[in-house]
Amino acid sequence: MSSDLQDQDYTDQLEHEDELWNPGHRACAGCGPALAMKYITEAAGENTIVANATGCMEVISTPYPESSWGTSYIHNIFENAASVAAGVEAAYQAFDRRDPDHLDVQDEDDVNIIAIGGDGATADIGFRALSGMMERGHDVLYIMYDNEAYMNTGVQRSSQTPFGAETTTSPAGKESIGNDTNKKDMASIAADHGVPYVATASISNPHDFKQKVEKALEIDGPKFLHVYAPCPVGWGFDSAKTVELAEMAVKTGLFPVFEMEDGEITSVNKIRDREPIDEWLEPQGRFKHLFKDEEKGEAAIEELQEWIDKRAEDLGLDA
Ligand SMILES: Cc1ncc(C[n+]2csc(CCOP(=O)(O)OP(=O)(O)O)c2C)c(N)n1
Ligand code: SF4
Repeated sequence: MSSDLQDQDYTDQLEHEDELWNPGHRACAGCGPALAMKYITEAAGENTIVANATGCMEVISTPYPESSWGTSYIHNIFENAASVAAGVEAAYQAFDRRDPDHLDVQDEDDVNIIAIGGDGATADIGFRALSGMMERGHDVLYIMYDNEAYMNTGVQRSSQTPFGAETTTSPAGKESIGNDTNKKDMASIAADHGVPYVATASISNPHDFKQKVEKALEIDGPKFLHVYAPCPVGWGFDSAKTVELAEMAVKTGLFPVFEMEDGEITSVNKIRDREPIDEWLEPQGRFKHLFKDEEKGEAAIEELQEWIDKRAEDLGLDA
């Protein structure tokens, strides 16, 4: 690139006044997490500070000197989105104490402080920071977008990768069925910290997701939202089918949608005639080995189905 081009600032051209998640970002076609960012900013509004962990959503949205964010935005390292957001909240509390009439800075209650991380940044490597933030009671909404692996670094498994999925660190082969663990139940783990509001949502139902963001932001204290967001690149499916696959994950019960308030389940999106999981597995490249070796594949699919059925029963998912 010539230095003339480098010196030009295109930021103004990229900014769309009515949007807080602006076009021009570098997400792949059909990116589920990018849709989640759009819905989060629409629900939270301009008066929002986002602390975003390293991962796809940071990389695709902030190539210097551009930014897709119409909100205030802090990029932080992979493991500390929750700590950075907690620090921002603590700073606002200090401003409030110093200037009770809020002449200098806005009242903390009027500012939305949101931490955003992928499943790797949240359920694995940033888990300690998240746990501390919730335990200390910061007034922060943490949103984990779940694309079921570490996508930005080339599809490594995380504790949200489903049973049977092939990733670069859970290869399928003669001795391996792919990933051999089920999704870690982050909603229950968050609720066990005694936080007032925990919910799951899917990008296939923007209305429900945005309502949950709005509701969470009204509540004082730590809140945790787990949003399901397929990745066509890492999962190996047609990029036109992102929303469809997110919806199927809900309809099969693999990803149950519910709310927990003060540790109790207060609402569950019930499912009539839950669909079998193999219909969701089949269109995805990461599960193709399960349909090649019938005997091994069938046993793995059965094991995954049993896990889903058990969880559905525990949650009262079936209508
Ligand atoms: C401590 C640390 N370990 C590893 C990395 C390399 N790294 C950057 S992004 C990333 C994966 C992020 O995965 P996830 O949080 O699931 O988000 P996604 O990329 O899927 O959006 C990794 C491993 C890092 N930056 N810092
Ligand atoms: S790799 Fe997946 S999560 Fe990352 S930008 Fe592309 S579609 Fe989105």
